Amino acid sequence: MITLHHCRDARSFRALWALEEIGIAYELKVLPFPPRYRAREYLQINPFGTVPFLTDGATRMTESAAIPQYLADRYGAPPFRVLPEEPDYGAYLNALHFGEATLTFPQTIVLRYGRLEPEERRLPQAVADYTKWTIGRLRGLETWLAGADYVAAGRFTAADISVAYALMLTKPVGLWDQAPSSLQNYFERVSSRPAFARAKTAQGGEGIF
Ligand SMILES: N[C@@H](CCC(=O)N[C@@H](CS)C(=O)NCC(=O)O)C(=O)O
Repeated sequence: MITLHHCRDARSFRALWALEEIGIAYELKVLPFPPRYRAREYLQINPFGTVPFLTDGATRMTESAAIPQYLADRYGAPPFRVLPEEPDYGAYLNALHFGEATLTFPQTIVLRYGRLEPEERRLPQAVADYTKWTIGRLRGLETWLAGADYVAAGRFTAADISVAYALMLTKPVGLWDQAPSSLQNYFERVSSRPAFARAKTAQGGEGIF
């Protein structure tokens, strides 16, 4: 049985959405945010204290872009996964990683040092710099995609989950209005998928940010 430790609307939403897209059984454990402080016993399970944390038998995973790839390869099938033989395999892997490493990480600096830290620990310079950085990368993505409906292979895949989550995060971070309209439209389209709604229902309650 697959078990996913999750905080509502955190990066672990990527894993939850992927589970729902593929349609495999899983057990969901929803934690308060941040679990490191608010569910200290969680450190016994995942020493990083972060979400996602997914177990599948002896397999343990903590990276939200790797998990959809793993689930797609092990339990999914095309169209959700892209096969190494396909021309867009490289574009697929690139988008999967780009969604987390390039589009999500800088936003977490903006969120943390603009909103989550107590007033005296906030860093306006970091917020301004990483806001600019994020907007620049979003504009670059718009150019890169050149109006394509999906980030790779001309269809919805695990890579779309990675990139779409980064766009979802621009809302609580406060950057949604500055995102290019083509990317806003892309997000609205992919997030209207039934599996996205099922993931939202499965996590219940309000998002954490
Ligand atoms: N690169 C990892 C980052 C995981 C991560 O930092 N998750 C955040 C939630 S969005 C977290 O658990 N933060 C709480 C903490 O760092 O204590 C991934 O993509 O899953």
